[in-house]
Amino acid sequence: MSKTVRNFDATIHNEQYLQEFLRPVLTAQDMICDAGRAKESLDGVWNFQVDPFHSFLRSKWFQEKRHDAAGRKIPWDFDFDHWEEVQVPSCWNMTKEQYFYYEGAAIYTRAFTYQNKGEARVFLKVGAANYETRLFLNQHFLGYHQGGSTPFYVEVTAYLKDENRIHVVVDNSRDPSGVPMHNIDWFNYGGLYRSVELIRLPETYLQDVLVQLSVAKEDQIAVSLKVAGSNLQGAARLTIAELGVDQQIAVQDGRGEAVIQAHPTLWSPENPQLYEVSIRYGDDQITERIGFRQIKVRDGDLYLNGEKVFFKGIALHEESVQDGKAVSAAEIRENFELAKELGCNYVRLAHYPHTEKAAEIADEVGIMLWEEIPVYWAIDFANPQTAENAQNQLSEMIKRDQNRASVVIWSVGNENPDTDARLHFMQQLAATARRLDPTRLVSAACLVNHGERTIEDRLAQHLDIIGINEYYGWYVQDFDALEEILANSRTDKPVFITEFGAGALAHHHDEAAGLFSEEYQALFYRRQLEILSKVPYIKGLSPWILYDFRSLRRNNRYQRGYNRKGLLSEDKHHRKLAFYELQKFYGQK
Ligand code: GCB
Repeated sequence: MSKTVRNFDATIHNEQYLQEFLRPVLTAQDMICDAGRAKESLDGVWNFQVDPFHSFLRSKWFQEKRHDAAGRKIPWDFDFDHWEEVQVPSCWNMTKEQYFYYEGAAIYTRAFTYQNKGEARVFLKVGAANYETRLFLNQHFLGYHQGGSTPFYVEVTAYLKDENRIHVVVDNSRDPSGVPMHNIDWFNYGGLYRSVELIRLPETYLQDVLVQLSVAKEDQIAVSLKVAGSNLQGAARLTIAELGVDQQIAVQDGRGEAVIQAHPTLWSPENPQLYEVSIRYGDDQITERIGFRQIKVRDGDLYLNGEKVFFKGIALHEESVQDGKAVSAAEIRENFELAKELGCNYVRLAHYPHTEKAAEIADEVGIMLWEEIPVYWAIDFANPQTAENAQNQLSEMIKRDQNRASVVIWSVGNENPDTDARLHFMQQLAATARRLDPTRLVSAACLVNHGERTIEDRLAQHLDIIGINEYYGWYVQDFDALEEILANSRTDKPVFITEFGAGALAHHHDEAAGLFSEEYQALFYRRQLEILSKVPYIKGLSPWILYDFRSLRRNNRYQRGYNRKGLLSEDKHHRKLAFYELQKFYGQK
């Protein structure tokens, strides 16, 4: 501080207090593959305090200072063990009515004991926290993570003791340069809403493991792995007992690649076959359930395992009336069962990465998935930091779910304006998706050119599937315009109608089929499906949306804080009339 300011007090005058909590940034580079590992849960009861003024960071509460340099007691403003108790994972909006609308920072803390069981390293994993997170362990700042829907990892070996205290500062403040930005059509949940876990590892460990059917041949499994630690030369061993595979993979400079002959029964929604795959390197081993399938686009059609497939889908937000974004595995299963009851083989997980449990369960029950990052609406496309954030979220999503057969499409955004800055921003994302994973398809939900009445978006040339959101018959009371647009458009790429929908309040009936009645929504689905079904280049649908979801932009008497375009009410107890229209259509398809 400048010598001229003689009364400067850092805790109240320092407006640069965040500077020392911006680095290290935890990114996709710090990830370790953990799907097939034993983990130790730190979930359960934590202490919680909202911190709208960032006092924790400004006054460095994590240092737990209660004495001055001379050893005299000084007053303190925190009381970790006496703060309110909450369950982790959870969204604070759901824990108490007074936090329902809270947007800002909050602190989670707990004590835990640790005993070494022979491991050389320990990593801390946070499944997700919305949007920004700062981690502290035993008075050390561990790192900063941006992005509210993907996991992050940090090695804590050097800081662990027998008795430990962890602090997690989560901030869900909306930000015009964030990903997503501050304007969204869903609820801005806050909190440590996915699991917090410890992972014990040997000194040298498997950091990244990719096991998939090779793009070229259906009787080859391609494996690529990355090892971290000091022993980077050696051999890994891959076994898939059921397929009689037991293979050595040479590892050089920490990298190993192999193509293995095998004849797996291929994964599909009708037959979601999974195999137990084990990989061992030195003292490290992971065992994952993995399915093998091939997804391709050829001459404007989609092929799953060589067979033409129409994507009968529905869109889904990650939301539960009781739990917010902290959806349980039981509720994910329920959602997929409802999708299957509709006749779906496919679900669009909008508008951000849902929990990894979703893809694990989809693998098991047989649902193909679209996974997406929240590059939504008018992101700050010209901002390099926004681009870096989006790139990192995309990488974290892909790395996390790369071994899930159910995931067939990576989406790089939703309804973005066709500007030069956006084109540059999003074509880079498409390129990253292809570089990290050449085996899946890349898409984005685009808009039509309303003026020229045609499907037209410069991003389309960088996509495998052109996603189109359209609301003709709802926001624009004109179904004919939709027919015209579709007739005007020429494309040799498959098109998915990634959204269409109309609002209806459950049980609101109106013989005249007025807006927001179940009758209007049903009529809307009949007209839309009639029009869309005649268009040969449409190869998939994911109407908006399976069930009603919270959105504070929606405030008429039928909405009351909910987007009512669900085919079911928000509690999923009531199937609206349109549910049966879509079910009938998919049944005949
Ligand atoms: C859209 C958005 C979606 C909205 C939906 C709506 O196009 O992609 O996030 O919720 O429209 O209901 O208007």
